[in-house]
This record gives sequence, structure tokens and C-alpha cells, in this order.
Amino acid sequence: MKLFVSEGNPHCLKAVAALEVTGVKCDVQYVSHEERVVPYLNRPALPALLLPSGVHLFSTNAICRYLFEVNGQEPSSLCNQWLEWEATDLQPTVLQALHLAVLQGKGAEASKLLQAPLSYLEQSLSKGKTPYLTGEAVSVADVVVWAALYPFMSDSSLALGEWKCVKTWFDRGALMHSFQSAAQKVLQGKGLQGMKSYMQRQPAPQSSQSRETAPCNSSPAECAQAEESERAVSEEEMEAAALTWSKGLTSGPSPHQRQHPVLPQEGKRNVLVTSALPYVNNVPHLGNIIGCVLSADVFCRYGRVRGWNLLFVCGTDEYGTATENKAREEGLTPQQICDKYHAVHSSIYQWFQIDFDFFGRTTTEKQTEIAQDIFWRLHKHGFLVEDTVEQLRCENCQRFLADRFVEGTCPYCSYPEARGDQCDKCGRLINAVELREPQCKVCRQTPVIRSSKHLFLDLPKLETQLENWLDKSTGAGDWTANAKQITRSWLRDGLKPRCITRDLKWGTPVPHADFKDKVFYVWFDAPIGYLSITANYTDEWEKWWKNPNQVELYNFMAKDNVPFHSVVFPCSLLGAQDNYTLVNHLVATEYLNYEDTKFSKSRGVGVFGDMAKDTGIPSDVWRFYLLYVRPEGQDSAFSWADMATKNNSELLNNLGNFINRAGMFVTKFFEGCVPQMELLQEDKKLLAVVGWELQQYIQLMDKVKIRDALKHILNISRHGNQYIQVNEPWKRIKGGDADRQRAGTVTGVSVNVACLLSVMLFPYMPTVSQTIRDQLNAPQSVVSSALQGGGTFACALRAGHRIGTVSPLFQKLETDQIEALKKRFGGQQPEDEPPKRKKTTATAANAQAAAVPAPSAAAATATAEAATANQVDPERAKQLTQAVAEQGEKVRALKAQKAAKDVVTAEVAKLLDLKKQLALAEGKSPEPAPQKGKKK
Ligand code: B3M
Ligand code: ZN
Repeated sequence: MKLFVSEGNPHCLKAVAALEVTGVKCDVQYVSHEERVVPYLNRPALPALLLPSGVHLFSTNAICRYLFEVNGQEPSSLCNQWLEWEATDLQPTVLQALHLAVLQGKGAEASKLLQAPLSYLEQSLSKGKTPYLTGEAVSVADVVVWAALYPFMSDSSLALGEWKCVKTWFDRGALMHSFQSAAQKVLQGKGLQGMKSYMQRQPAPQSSQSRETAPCNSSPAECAQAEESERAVSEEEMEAAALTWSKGLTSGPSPHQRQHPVLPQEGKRNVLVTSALPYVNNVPHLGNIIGCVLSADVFCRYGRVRGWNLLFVCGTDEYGTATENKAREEGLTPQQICDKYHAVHSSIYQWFQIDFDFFGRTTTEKQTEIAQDIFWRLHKHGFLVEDTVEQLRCENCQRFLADRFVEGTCPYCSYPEARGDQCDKCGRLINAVELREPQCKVCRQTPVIRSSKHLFLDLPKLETQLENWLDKSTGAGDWTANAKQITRSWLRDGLKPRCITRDLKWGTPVPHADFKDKVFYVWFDAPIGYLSITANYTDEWEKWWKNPNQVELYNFMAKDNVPFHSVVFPCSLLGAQDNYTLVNHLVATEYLNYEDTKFSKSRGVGVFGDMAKDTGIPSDVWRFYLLYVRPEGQDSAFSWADMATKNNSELLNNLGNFINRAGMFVTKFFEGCVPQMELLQEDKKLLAVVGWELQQYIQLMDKVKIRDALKHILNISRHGNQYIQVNEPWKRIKGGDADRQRAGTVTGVSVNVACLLSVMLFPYMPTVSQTIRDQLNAPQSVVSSALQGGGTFACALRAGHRIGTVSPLFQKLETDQIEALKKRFGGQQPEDEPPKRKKTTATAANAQAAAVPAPSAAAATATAEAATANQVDPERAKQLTQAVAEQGEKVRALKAQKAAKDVVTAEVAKLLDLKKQLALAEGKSPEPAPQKGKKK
């Protein structure tokens, strides 16, 4: 745990005092007032407390309360009342008083302001008759109120008046070592004057109206948005913005004129982007889509608009047991399965407007050629080792059984349905050969143990090379925090040799004579797919893949793919020693949940790629919402109700409304021609604010903070709506010459903001983006020129420009429509028909080859699911998820400070109980969750 504070910041005084009083163990780091320690906030927010989970708290009172809770002191309701009073009443007054006293030297006015809260405090203390605000001992309430008043109470030159009880209470605190020490640390004994440098950097507080300083429940980006709307704009900024504006746009080439093949060019920023190759045997769900292809697409569209020379490749990952199995299930050959589902994937991504330069597949000759080449190079350089492995083989099915195709009795807890890799009852990891009474899940025969020789990639031998390279790559590139952390933990545990061969048929053949019946393990083979897919796109593929000095490589994926991209695959390439391009930026998302649960194909829960278009909701709106909730930095959830809210509030009422009004004013009041503009201060201010939002957007996009950047687009239309609202062009157009001129300027500026928005939207909503430009009749060149040169907001549609036909961009999502969709995708299956069975019947029908029996495994799973299904209660599950997270945090904090064992045990017991309740509310069986393991 780490507390970030800055000297002279009155809020930090509270946090440090809370730390001193509780004695909680925590690093304290002093930073400057400007330091942005909370990564997702665009403004500095101090104090900030970094929790062991990586979460930041940045509401001062929440931090104080947290520290007390860690110490085992839950706030009483009286205590909460005080905290509330402090946040909403005392704090705004204190800030105003500080401003007066410190910056304007108006001590008398400051003390006058403070009379009301002091009188309230006096009355409460005299009524309460306890030494502290909430009783006999110091509580978090005393800490925050005391620290808030400290600057004034400790300054004898301020005539605060005779508040006897307040004074006694205050002095009692002042005598305590912890309070003294905090004041000394934060204010260096300089009292009010110690705050001068801090106060100078703050916007003037609004009078009387209370500022929202209570604990923040909104999403981080929403908080940032609220904060940014208060940003003060200086005269210089306004003049600079007006100058930039008047220069207009310099045109550049259109991003649509792409010439294939795209190849690296000397002197350009050459960016190679991959998105994880989706498994061919599954229809991707929304979580898969946002995790890789959609995120990568937004970044690529942005990069192209920025003028980077960029190549975006992806394709289906087609080899492996899962495909063989699907083939068996559907009565097709593995190749037929791949062909069929490759087409399904292609059409889904097309519908989502994923603009790949090339969407290939891994079952090609190039794949064999390149994978075998890398294999022989690894072999030649001594990075492959042989070992014998014991495996289960089903003689009846004539094949070695992958872990998830065996079932048996757990050797530890005797659970009869343990899987080949893990027991779902006791959670232990199992080696398939250790299972008692193993069974082949396909035919239920007993498999035999056979030993088989395999090849291993000697990761320990490559470890030093890998680490050197990782230091460079993570230092210079943009790796998401989870990617760095997962990679670190793999290295910390020490690398072990990894088996790269499998006893399967459906894979890239191992070319070595001693291993001729084997194929490469999918995770050795699949990343090589990036290279072979590029090779199928252009014969000059090596210009991308063996060119680390000229090419920057971005890999997009969900977090469970990280180790293969940061450790295993780089080791293959390093060991092959052929000057390969290695990943420079590893961008990993967290998980997207569906409503309050997980996406599940087998339970029919969630929206899958092929269903999205059947909802009637446009592809752009799907993209918008998925990007709005992109699990960037933390897990997030898709929710139908939220999607409707965001569509109706952000797209319809905010963005769409602004663009439509701007266009309509031009049409209705100025016969479709952009009017003359004469900028006043107010217009210049808007230009400055829009320019600032644009720069934030660019900075965030450059760092692949896709979700955060989107909020700045919405901020711009919010500013725009406000600008129109205040200036009322619809009234002024009916006035005299001056008023009509004003209406013209406001309309002209607004329609130019709309034009800029169309460009900023291009990565997120390509169709809407184009529609806006069509409606405004904007030249296509604005797309490439608007974001170049670091992002400045210039006038693109000059006076006299004739716009096209304006019409509404978005439609309302109605409650009943959303309710119906939620029902349809919510996982409620017809009662008499278990979901699994339904699926097998359907697929058997598709396959038209009824000869193949439905796998008994599927039926078995369905029964198991039916047996454990409890009453699902999403509302309760949501509350419990929150409670589990909070309790988990508490436990971690206690452990981190090495709290007494019985205290920890008691809290752990609470945690386990909460988890049990949660499992029940989610309709799962309340057995302990399996430990770490593979995600399917
Ligand atoms: N197909 C796993 C996945 O889709 C795998 C990715 C391969 S990337 C080279 O999650
Ligand atoms: Zn079998």
C-alpha cells in the first residue's frame, strides 16, 4: 500500500493524520502538486492511496475511512454523519476560506465564513459531552474535521471567536503526537502559509454552492469528466486557439486510399498490429470481440488517420484438439470445420466493420513452411530438449487423450468427476495419469498409460536473453499494467522447459524423423500464424517480421493470452535467431462479463457475434457501447440496461443532438451555407476547450487508452451543447444585425465542432463518422488532416461552404425493446430443454450426418449443470460481488500489514461466506472455486 501526498495540500493533511493515528503500515511518497498518480485521471488527484490490488482511492475521506477500517475500526453511523457533514458542509467553506485567507490576505472574511460550521460543531460537542466527536476515543471523524480546521485553529492571528468546546476538543487533538506529526510533515509548521503554493494552483472555489467531495461512486472516467468541466482556460490559451482556428486545415491524403500490399517505408512510422487469432471452433462472443479484434481495429483506424504506415493482420487459429472434437461433434472433417467457421468469423468481423488489411488462417502451407523453419532453427541452435512423458491413450478411439478428454476419480479428494487437469471439487491441479479409474470422455472406455517422447523448448536457456529484451521493450513501449504484471510473475517463478509437440493429427507436422506422428502444440504454432498470415498477404512479409529496427509491433489480446506473447513466443523467435520483429507494445484487456455473470456458450448466456446483427441495433452502436465499457484496466460488464442508457443519454441526447442542431441551424437559418464568423471571447474559450479535449484524446489514443479517449469525444459535444444553449442562436436569428451576426458565429463554430467530432469518431463509429461528413458535405481530406500535427482544432468548413442534408444520427432504445433482448439472450432456456441438448440437436441437424452420435460428454455436462443450478438472483449477485471485492481487499490489507492471526482468520471466514452466498446467487454450486487454471 502506498500513499501519495504533496506538501502543503490540506487534503493530504487529513490522510497523513489518519495514517499517523491508525499506525497502519504504508509507504508515504511525497510528490509535486501536479503529479498524476492515478493513471486513469487526467488531472492530478492528491492524496491518492494505492491499494495492494492496484486500485487507487482518491477521495480523501474514503482514504481516511479505509485506513481506519484496515485497523479494525468500522465507522459508526454517527461517524458517517460527521464524515458526510465534513464533505458537504465544512469542506467547501474551508476551501473558500483558505482561498480568502491565503491568497487574498482577507483573514477577517475567512473567519466570518467559518462561523456557521464552528457554531454547529460547538453545539454538537457541548450536547455530546464526550471528549471526541463520536465518543471516548478518536475516530476517523475527529481526524478529518480536525485536519480541515487545523490551518485556521492553529493561526492565532485569525479571530475565530470564543468556541469553548471546539477549542478544548481541538487542543486535545493538537496535543496528540500523531496529529502534531502529521501537521509537521504536511505543512512543515508553516500553518496557513504552508498552503500557499497549493492554493495558487487551484481554481477559485465556487461560493456557497457546495462542491461534490463525497466518496465517488461513478466510474473513473466519469469522475475525470466531472473534474475536467471545471478546468479554467487562460487568456493565452484562448488567443492561441483562435489563431490556430483561423489558419484552417492543411489537407492531407485520405486514409481510405490504401495501396496493398502495405509495406514498411523508410522515414515513416511503420506500425504492425496483430490481434489474437480467435479459435475457429467457436463463435466469438462480445467479450472476445472487444478483447482483441475491435480494440485493435480502433487503434488501427486511429493510426491510419494519424498518417502512420500501418498493417493490421489477424486470422483464425485452426489447429488443435478443440477443432478435432468439433469435427467429430458435427460429423465433418477438421478442414471442413475450419472452412465453415472461418467464414462465420469473417462475416461477423465484417459486420462489426473490423478493417483488417488481411484476415487469414493458420492451416496453410506458409504456416507449415515458417513453423518448420523456426523449429529447425531452434533445433540447430540447441534450444530443444527431448523428454519422455506419460500420457493416457484410448485404444478404442485410437488417440492420446488431451487433459479435458479424460475424467476420473480425484486422487486427493475422491471426487468421481475430476477432469484430467484439475479437480473441480477440491480445486487441486492434477496430472491426468494420476486419476483413479480414468475414462475416455468420448467413448467411456478405460484408457491406458503410454509413454511417448516429446520435444521441449528450453526456456531456462533463453531466460537471460528474454529478460534483457523485456527490460527494453516494457521500458520503451506501452505495455498494459496487467501484461507487465503477468509477465513478471512468470519470470519470478523461474521458467521451465515447455512441451511443443503433441500426439495429435490436426496440426502442423513436426518435421523431425523421430517425431513423425506428432504435430506442434497449438500455442507453439498459433503465434507463428501472425507471420504466415502476413506471408499469405504479401511475399515481402519479412519486411515486416524480420525488421525490428524499422517496425513497431503492437499485439492486442485478452489477458489470458499474455504469457504466450510475452514469454513463450518471444523465446521461440529469440532462439531461432533470424532478426525477428518482437512485440514492442503488448495491449491486454481484462474480462468483459455479461450482465452479472460470465458469457457461456453452453448455458446460452450472452450475446455472440452472429446474434448482434439480429438485434436490429446498428453495428456502430454496438461498437460504441463495447468500447465505452472496454475492460481497460479492470473487468467490466456488458449490461442491456446500461447499453440503452448510454445510447439514449450519450449518443442521442448528447452527441447526436449537438451535431444535429449544429447542422439544422445552418440549414434553417442560413440556407445551408456556413455563415460568417466573428469570434468573441466566448467562442475562443470554446475553441480552447475543444482543443484541449482533442489533445487529451490524442495523448490517450497514442497510449492505447481507447476507453478513456472516447470520453473526451463526448465531452466535446457536451461543451458544444452548452455553448448552443447559452448563446441561443434560434432566438438571436430573429433579432437585429448584431444578434444575427452572433447567431451566425455560434452556428458556424458549432458546425465546425461537429466536423471535428466526425473525425474523432472515425475509429469508434466509422459509419456514423462518414454519415456526419456526408451530411456536412465535408471534404474527405479532413479525416487525415484533423489529427495530424499533434491535434489542433482548425476551421475546416469556412464561411460559404454548402452543407448537405441533415438528419438524426441515432435512435432511442426503448425499454420494452431492451427487456425483450435481455430475455432473449439472458440464458433462460425453455424449461423442458436443457441448453446443451438443444445445441447438440441443432448441430447434428446442421451436419446432416446423423451417423455420429452426440458426444456423451456434452450430455453429462448438461446434467451436471442442471443439477447444480440454483435460483439465479442477478441483483443480489451484484451486491455480493461488490461485498466480496471489498472484503477481499480488507483481507489483503490485513495480511499485508501482518495483522494478528485471529483477526485475519475471522475476516477470511466472512469472505468465504460471502463467496458462498455469491455462488448461490449466481446459480452455481457453492463449492470452492477451482484454483488457478486454464480458462476456456
Ligand atoms: N486462439 C486463444 C484465444 O483466442 C488463441 C489465441 C492465439 S494468438 C496467437 O484466446
Ligand atoms: Zn475413448
